Amino acid sequence: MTDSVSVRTCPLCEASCGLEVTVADGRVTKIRGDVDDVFSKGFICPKGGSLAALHEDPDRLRAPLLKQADGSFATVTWDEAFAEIERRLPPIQAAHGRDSVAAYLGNPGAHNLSALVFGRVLLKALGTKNVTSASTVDQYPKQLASGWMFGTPLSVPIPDVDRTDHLLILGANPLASNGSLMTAPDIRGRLRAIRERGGKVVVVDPRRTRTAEAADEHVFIRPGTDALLLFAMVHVLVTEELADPGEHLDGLVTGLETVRALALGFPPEAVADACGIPAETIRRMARELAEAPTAAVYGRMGTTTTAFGTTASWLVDVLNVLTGNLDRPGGAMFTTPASGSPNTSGEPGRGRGVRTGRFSSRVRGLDEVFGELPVAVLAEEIDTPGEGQVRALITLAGNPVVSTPNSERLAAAFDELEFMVSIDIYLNETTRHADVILPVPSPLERPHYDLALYAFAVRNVANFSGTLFEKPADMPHEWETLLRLVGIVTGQGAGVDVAALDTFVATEAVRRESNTTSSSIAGRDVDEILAALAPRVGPERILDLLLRAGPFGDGFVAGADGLSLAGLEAAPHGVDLGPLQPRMPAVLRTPSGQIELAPEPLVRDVDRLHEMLDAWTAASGAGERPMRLIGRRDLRSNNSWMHNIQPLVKGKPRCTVWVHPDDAARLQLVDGEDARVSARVGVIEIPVQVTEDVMPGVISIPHGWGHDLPGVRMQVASAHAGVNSNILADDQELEPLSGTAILNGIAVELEPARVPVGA
Ligand SMILES: Nc1nc2c(c(=O)[nH]1)N[C@H]1C(S)=C(S)[C@@H](COP(=O)(O)OP(=O)(O)OC[C@H]3O[C@@H](n4cnc5c(=O)[nH]c(N)nc54)[C@H](O)[C@@H]3O)O[C@H]1N2
Ligand SMILES: Nc1nc2c(c(=O)[nH]1)N[C@H]1C(S)=C(S)[C@@H](COP(=O)(O)OP(=O)(O)OC[C@H]3O[C@@H](n4cnc5c(=O)[nH]c(N)nc54)[C@H](O)[C@@H]3O)O[C@H]1N2
Ligand code: SF4
Ligand SMILES: [Mo]
Repeated sequence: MTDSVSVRTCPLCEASCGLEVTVADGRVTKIRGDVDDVFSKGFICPKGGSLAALHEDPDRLRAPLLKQADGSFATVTWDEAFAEIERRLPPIQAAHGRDSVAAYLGNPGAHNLSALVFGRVLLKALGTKNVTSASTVDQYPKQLASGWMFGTPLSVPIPDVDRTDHLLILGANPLASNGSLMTAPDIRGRLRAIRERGGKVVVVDPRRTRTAEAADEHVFIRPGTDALLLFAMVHVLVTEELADPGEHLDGLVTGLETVRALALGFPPEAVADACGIPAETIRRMARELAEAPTAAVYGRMGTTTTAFGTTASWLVDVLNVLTGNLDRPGGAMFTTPASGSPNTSGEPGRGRGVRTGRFSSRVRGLDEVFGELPVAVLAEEIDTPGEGQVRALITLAGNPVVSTPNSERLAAAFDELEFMVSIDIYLNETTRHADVILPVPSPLERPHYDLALYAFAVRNVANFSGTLFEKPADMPHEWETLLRLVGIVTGQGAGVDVAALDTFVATEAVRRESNTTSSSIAGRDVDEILAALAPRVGPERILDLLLRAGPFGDGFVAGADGLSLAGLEAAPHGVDLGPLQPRMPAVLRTPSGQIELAPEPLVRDVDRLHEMLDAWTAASGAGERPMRLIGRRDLRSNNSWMHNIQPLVKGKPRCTVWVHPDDAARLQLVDGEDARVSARVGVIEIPVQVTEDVMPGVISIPHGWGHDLPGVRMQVASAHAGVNSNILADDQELEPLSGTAILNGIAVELEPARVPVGA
């Protein structure tokens, strides 16, 4: 039998690399980078190469599991699984109201057409306010700041890395993460190119990361103090007459005076000690940024998941604006996604902006953001009795027991649930709590288009992958499973006509599009558009709609050239739609029709930053500042869920705590021996790795480990269990504006594990 070679996009992270997959006798024999991919040009990382192992993983679930009375799981048919859900879930809703069922949506859902399009349909059908997701352990601060400044959560400026002369990276390690809110395969090559064309890359990080090593300059910073550094840089710009948004933004910026006044309170000399960065370095960084022909500031997890995540995210773009770099080539620009920009209320250039707090959580009264509650409220909403208590949970592609704060409380809370359903591919730390686990086809058994992350790409690109292998005959597509759940929670039952429901969803989507005056199909006949989409169904039908109605689409005009799904199917290496284009002012959806440089909620919160600065300054003596815990991504991990792939976990154990030699000596910690790390909410023991790659006063532990919990059915992962760092993350202390958990900069204490507890 001859080999067949096909190409597809890797769905595992934001880089969206093209893969060339060789199949012989129905099995993948080789995966390598697709050199003809218009975007990734052959780049691949070890995870992409392991898709076949994931597909073949014997622990990956192929049939639904139903929990038995003794707590074990039995394999059941799909009809039995849905029947059980229908028997148990609606009565809870009927007795206790819609809010009694919570939902949690995890990260792989953001790279999954089915979950993206139909997850939303399920949430709507559930009608619960208790919707949570990985967004509040991740990027919400960036989206909130962007929403306030530019008008929508999706109007996030992306560093134009391929044309910039100067890139300032804060709290991101794209050489390990492959980039985030910056879809950019082969970031190493792109950073190298900046340097080769005479530009400069600066990395601000409490840790000497791979990215820091590949940069021109690495500046250590104390965790959680980026907002101070950024404010001080703004201070330099405004006091040294370096602030100039540029002619291209004339009349489009409001709030500059307010920002100027606020920044006066943060001279570099005042923040230097707190940040651990000399004032002169801060001044130089600001000047270099302003003086570079083009420059972009980019911040990620190390800026967002901190006590001042929204503030830091805001100030990143304040710097982009003040240095004249917003919305111009080589600066920070807005992607033009081929699928259009959803969530854009209002007309181009002006809109309703974003508002938070339309409802709030029951126990702590925390505000909704973009229709979600902070995931850190999930445990208390379950374990606090009373009217409105959460009694059931649906998880979709999420592992909150490992990935979200105060893991031990959350796991205990899950045990109290009356009913839980997980749509997932593994029996893992979270899904072991479920009553029913519904698996989904593997990434090789479904089509792929990175609908969400192409919206944050450093070039405008589109690439669609079809199905490589047929899914098991009786297994529904993930979207079909979601629609059956919709049937159940809306009283139509598990036997709901999925095809009819799907057509209903598509009809609504077409109607919305034709009712949007700025759409290229505004006013068009809904039935005509639906007919043009036939015979496609499910997420591919919606994708075709979005592509054709989108900014590069054929507009459903016969004979017009322009994108369509059929066009993408004929272009397996993808379609390059060119470099990022200036999008001002049309991209704005703020009420003022301008860039809101000084959003009111952020301005009001500056007092809190002053308080933090005062507290840091007061506690300047050695030993008076707590040790701070930060995270550490590794190229071969993917949050919590790819540790069951042998080639990705082999080698030296990676789940260690990094400690600076000075701290190790002071605390009598020995390399290779265990340390006990304690925080307000929990304690873990973990092997010490002494290294100068982390700054004094800071320790680093990777997240996503701790696979030795009872009931987990992931043989490889359990043999390489590691420890769950989120046992230390606090569910009560959140970034107040976005409700995002503080995962970087957690106050901890450290001692040798050989010291008896409490000694
Ligand atoms: N301390 C600390 N904690 C962190 C972070 C950190 O940096 N430090 N990072 C945070 C970030 S950025 C994120 S995004 C979150 C991630 O948080 P989560 O999304 O909750 O966690 P993941 O580990 O990504 O778990 C993904 C789950 O989806 C399942 N899965 C995989 N593919 C599919 C699929 O195709 N369909 C379905 N239905 N299920 C699938 C996996 O088996 C797994 O159970 O973790 C956060 N937690
Ligand atoms: N290999 C791999 N790739 C991934 C993932 C993965 O788990 N593994 N996860 C994916 C997901 S879901 C996401 S969201 C992205 C995340 O992508 P990134 O944000 O690029 O990933 P991190 O490695 O968390 O980078 C955060 C950096 O911030 C630093 N840091 C910590 N605290 C501070 C601070 O206070 N200030 C500053 N300036 N820096 C700080 C950390 O040392 C770290 O280097 O990665 C994605 N890609
Ligand atoms: S970098 Fe991301 S998209 Fe590319 S191969 Fe690795 S996991 Fe897949
Ligand atoms: Mo993430």
